[in-house]
Amino acid sequence: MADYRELWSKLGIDLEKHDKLCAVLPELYGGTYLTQKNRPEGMNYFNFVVAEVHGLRIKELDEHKKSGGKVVGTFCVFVPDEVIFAAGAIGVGLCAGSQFWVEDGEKVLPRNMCPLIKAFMGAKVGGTCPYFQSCDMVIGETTCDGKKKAWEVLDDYVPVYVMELPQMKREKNYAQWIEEIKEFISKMEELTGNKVTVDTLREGIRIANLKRKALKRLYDLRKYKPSPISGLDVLLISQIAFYDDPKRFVEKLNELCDELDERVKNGVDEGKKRLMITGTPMALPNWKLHSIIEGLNAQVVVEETCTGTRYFENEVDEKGETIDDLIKNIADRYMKINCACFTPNTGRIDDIIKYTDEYNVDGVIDFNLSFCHTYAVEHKAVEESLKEKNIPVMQIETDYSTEDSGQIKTRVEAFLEML
Ligand code: BJ8
Repeated sequence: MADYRELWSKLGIDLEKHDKLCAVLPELYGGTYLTQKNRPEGMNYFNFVVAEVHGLRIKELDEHKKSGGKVVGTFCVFVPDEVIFAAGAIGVGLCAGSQFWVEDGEKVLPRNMCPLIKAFMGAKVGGTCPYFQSCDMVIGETTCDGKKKAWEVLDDYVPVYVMELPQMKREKNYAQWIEEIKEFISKMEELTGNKVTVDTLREGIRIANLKRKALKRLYDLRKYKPSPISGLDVLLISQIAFYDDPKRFVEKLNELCDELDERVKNGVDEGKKRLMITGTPMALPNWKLHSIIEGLNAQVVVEETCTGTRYFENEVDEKGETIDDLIKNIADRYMKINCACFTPNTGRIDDIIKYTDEYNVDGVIDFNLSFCHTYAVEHKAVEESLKEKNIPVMQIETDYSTEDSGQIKTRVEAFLEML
């Protein structure tokens, strides 16, 4: 990697601590990813992105800022990228998936809390994430209690704007969400100094839809038996989708899919069990569960998570004459996301059942980050509905540490034997 230390110190990075983080990643990545056999050539681009994760993209953000542009951080797939694009800003997903950040997070948050929240907080508090350091503003949202209250703490370190996400899907909640999107547009206009027009918003929608189309294409290819790509590789691509340049990402992903189109023609079924993962998101570099599963005789073929289908399913309608038409289209699409923060949330169960057929899965793992109550409570409904369909399901509750990896492996092994 080129030397980015000058840039990192300009961003206020704690260089010494950051060196420790940079020392962990290559080994973890090498052991998890580069040891996979017969990977598609097209994954080379994504290897490169990981190798440059704190380098080239950070430089691009810096150049954008030098020319007067703004960088905005997000933590939830409900925050509409379309608006960020339309205002000429760059959006980066800041959810964090490494145990490395948890310790610093625990300095300002309770310990018995979701690791995702502790990790993103720790990344900021410890000054070790150049994406966070590049942000002019971060956008929180009222989803789970943990995140909702974390914004109050985070606001001491970086300007935070919070979108109020309704937690029900009644007529009046749609109206409220439309108002929230309008206020978000005003906020982005104020931050960037750029007016959001019908044309820029339509272009923002178009770019976000292209990303969705490319991810959907990738996921559709996993429906083949055998899937032409590992679950680990797809997880990585989904994680990279949150911070890479959208146009370049779409181009590279479509190139990979062209290659996978050829692969499916010659696929040889090795009899691996096909698993779905449903539940809480897996932020970069949380590859723990996929790595355990795919180290056994199984393959992850779909993730019903926010680093999976919830991120790309349903496009925003690009038709509309006025800005209000387009805002309504955005609101409609986002309100179709079935997050456990909503009550009731029966749409998620319908999605899970639909995907078990579409992706031809043998079993489902309900993945729960520790202390995430909304998804933990929903496990009962997930389990009951899958049992009705005779689809085996197991729940795994875990955090980012590796202490329980051996135990999880044993449980997954037993689950696979039962399938
Ligand atoms: S739309 S899943 S990205 S809120 S932080 S809820 S794991 S306790 S991330 Fe989420 Fe938006 Fe919903 Fe998706 Fe649980 Fe942790 Fe909360 Fe979490």
